[in-house]
Parts: sequence; C-alpha cells; structure tokens
Amino acid sequence: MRTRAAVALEPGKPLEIMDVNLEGPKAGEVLVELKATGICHTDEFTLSGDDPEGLFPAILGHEGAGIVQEVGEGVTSLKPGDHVIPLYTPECRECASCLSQKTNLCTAIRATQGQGLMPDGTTRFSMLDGTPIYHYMGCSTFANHTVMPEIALAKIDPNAPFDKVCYVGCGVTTGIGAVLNNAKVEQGAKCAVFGLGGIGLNVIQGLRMAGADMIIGVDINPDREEWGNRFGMTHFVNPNDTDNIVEHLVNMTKTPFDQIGGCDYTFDCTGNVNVMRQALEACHRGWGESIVIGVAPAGAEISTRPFQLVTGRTWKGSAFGGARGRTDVPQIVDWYMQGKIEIDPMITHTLKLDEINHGFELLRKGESIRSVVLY
Ligand code: NAD
Ligand code: AHE
Ligand code: ZN
Repeated sequence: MRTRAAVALEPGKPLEIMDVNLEGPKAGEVLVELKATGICHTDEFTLSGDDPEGLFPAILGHEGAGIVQEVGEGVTSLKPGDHVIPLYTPECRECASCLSQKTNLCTAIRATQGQGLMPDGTTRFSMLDGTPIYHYMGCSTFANHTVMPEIALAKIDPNAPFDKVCYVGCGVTTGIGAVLNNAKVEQGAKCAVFGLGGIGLNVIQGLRMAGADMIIGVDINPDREEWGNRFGMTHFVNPNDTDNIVEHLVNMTKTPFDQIGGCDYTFDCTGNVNVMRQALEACHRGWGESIVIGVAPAGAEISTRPFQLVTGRTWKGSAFGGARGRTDVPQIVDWYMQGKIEIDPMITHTLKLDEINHGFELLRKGESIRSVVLY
C-alpha cells in the first residue's frame, strides 16, 4: 500500500512529506493506522545527527496512537479495530529481561530495532523509487500507517482520545514512570527536576501523585516556572540566577533538624551531561538518588568525584519510565480517563502532518511543551 509520511532524508534537514510504499504485516506483525503522534525531544535528537544509532533515510516518531487495520499470521492478542499505542520498549513476556522482573528493557527485538529494521531484518517502508526507508525506534509514527511487531503494541481503551493519549506512548509514561517505577518516591520526599519540558512536567505530576513535599523545578527557560506550577511544582530555580545550583538546592532542602541538606531524589530531563552531574551532586549525602532520563549526544560522558557515590548518593537511569508497555500503558491511559493524571494542558500545539517541521521549530525554540500531529 501507499501511505503519507514525513521522511528524515538527512541529519539536520527538515523532514520531507511524501507518499511512501508500505508492505503489509508479516507473521507476528500488525498494520496500524496512526491517528496522532507527539513530537518528543528524542526525535529532534536523532534528526540533529547526534544519535549514534541515527539512520537515514528514516521515518522518525515514537509517540503515537492509532487503530489496528490488519494482523499478520499468528497474531493472537490484537484484531482489526483495536485501539493501540506503539511501544518503543516492547514487552514479549518471554525473554530473559522480561522474565527477570528486574527491568522493562525487553530484549526480544532490540538488535534489529537499533538497525532500523523489523525483527526479520528487513524494512517495510520504501520510497516510490524503491529506496528502502529505515524504521525508527521500532515505531515510525510520523507516517499515517506503520507496521509493528505484535509485542510492541499496547491495546488501550477505545474511548480514549488519540490526540491526547498518543503522549502516553513516551512523555507521560517516561515522566510518571521514572517517579513511580524507578525512583519509587515516597510521601514527604524532597525532589528536584532539571528540565521542565515534555518529560520534566510529567515527572512533576508523578511527584505530586507520589506525595512529595518539595518539588523543585530547575530550568534555564523562565517561562517554565508557570508551567511547573500548574502540575504541582512547589519551588522554581533558574540556574542562571545562582552562582552554584548545587549549593543552592542543598541549602533549600536544609531544615533545623537536618543541616546537611540535599534532595532525596533528583531527575535529569535535559540530556545535558553537566546538568546530570549537578543533579547527582544535589542529592542528599547517604541516600539521595539521581535518575538520568535525558538522552545525551554521541560521545558525551558523565563524570563526578567517586566520593559522591562513596558517600551514599546513587546514580540511576530510566528508559520509558521503567514501564512494561503492554501491561502499564493501558493502565496509564485509564488513569487519564479517570482524571487521575493530566495530559490536555501539556499539548500546546496540534498540527497537520504537512506542518510537522513547525512542530520541530517550536520544540527547538522552547515554545511548545508537546506538539501533536493529527492524521
Ligand atoms: P524538551 O525540549 O521539551 O525539554 C527540555 C527542557 O530542558 C526545556 O524546558 C529546556 O529549557 C530545559 N533545559 C535545557 N538545558 C537546561 C539546563 N542546562 N538546565 C536546566 N534546564 C535545561 O524535551 P523533552 O521532550 O522533555 O525531553 C527531555 C529529555 O529526555 C531529552 O533528552 C529526551 O531525549 C529525553 N527522553 C528520554 C526518555 C527516556 O526514556 N529516558 C524518554 C523521552 C525523552
Ligand atoms: N539511540 C541513543 C539512545 C536513545 C535512548 O536512550 N532512548 C531511550 C528512549 S528516548 C525516548 O524518547 C531508551 O529507551 N533507550 C533504551 C533503548 O534500548 O534504546 C544512543 O545513544 O545510542
Ligand atoms: Zn520520546
């Protein structure tokens, strides 16, 4: 079949909107008609050329929602008409990682996914002249239709609005999940969130759910203070207004009883390795944990004095909020439908596919929280 897609032909260039060929689903695969997709900073990261796994030409996008059109041989858990969210972290429930119950990082198809291919080692997308187009993060949601492995689709409430719950496909789950699944933040905790964009604001609403006492937002964009306030932030710091952000946060968290100070949990949602260091060092001596969510460019490395770890701080990472997609994503959609979490106000712009490059511009300029493309 043919479908309409935004194709990343080269790093650093705008996406090109064009008709592309899409082969139907093979065994274990599913054809999905996408109804909406968000634009995440990771799409911009890969488009910029900073992603060591970046391949071109590719159809980017990994934050979608849509309807199953057709299923390949052997698919049992989905049927045409089901509403689904594509998962860049699948859940096969059979691999060593899934069975370990220690991680959400299913390894069933990770190797081919990183090569921009379906699990059988081929691509379903091609240009009209036959040039193959790579898949992206196993999803490629910047196309009106895509083919996905069955294990990488979460079946969701058919009443959930696509234009909102597509955001559960990455940003919402990543932010809330990092708090609940990875950090396991307890009531009364003192926390700092670095970077209040599409991910950081969801960390903030996760911290509100967890009952944190101090939710300190840190961002160089002063407009983000108002955004943080809307979702439960209790304090805001612009690092440009202080000589030493680490000392500043440590002082803010001191009490008459605890003159050591430091955060119980910090979250990096910037992808900047200097910020990751600040986030670690702003943690409380003896127990503070820092969760790295941001994705750093090829070649970037984190550093700190080992003494920071010797004295009890822990550095952790989080992918897709530690969520097991087929199990947890439908539940997060239900939380949204029940009014337990907010999504609507974070979707600042809705665009047509033809306008997708404008969505990237808004993201680069810090003028959007989430732009969503509607098909
Ligand atoms: P975004 O562009 O919406 O937000 C980034 C925010 O960080 C902005 O508000 C920006 O002003 C702020 N910022 C930039 N530099 C800063 C600094 N030095 N100090 C403080 N704040 C700073 O991006 P997003 O969509 O929220 O994504 C955030 C990061 O998370 C990206 O690196 C993205 O690739 C990554 N990400 C990771 C996962 C995961 O599973 N680990 C999932 C989604 C996104
Ligand atoms: N390809 C990059 C790493 C990208 C990365 O870390 N991706 C996150 C999801 S970001 C979503 O917006 C992730 O889940 N990673 C786990 C995985 O298996 O990819 C690089 O540096 O090579
Ligand atoms: Zn993302």
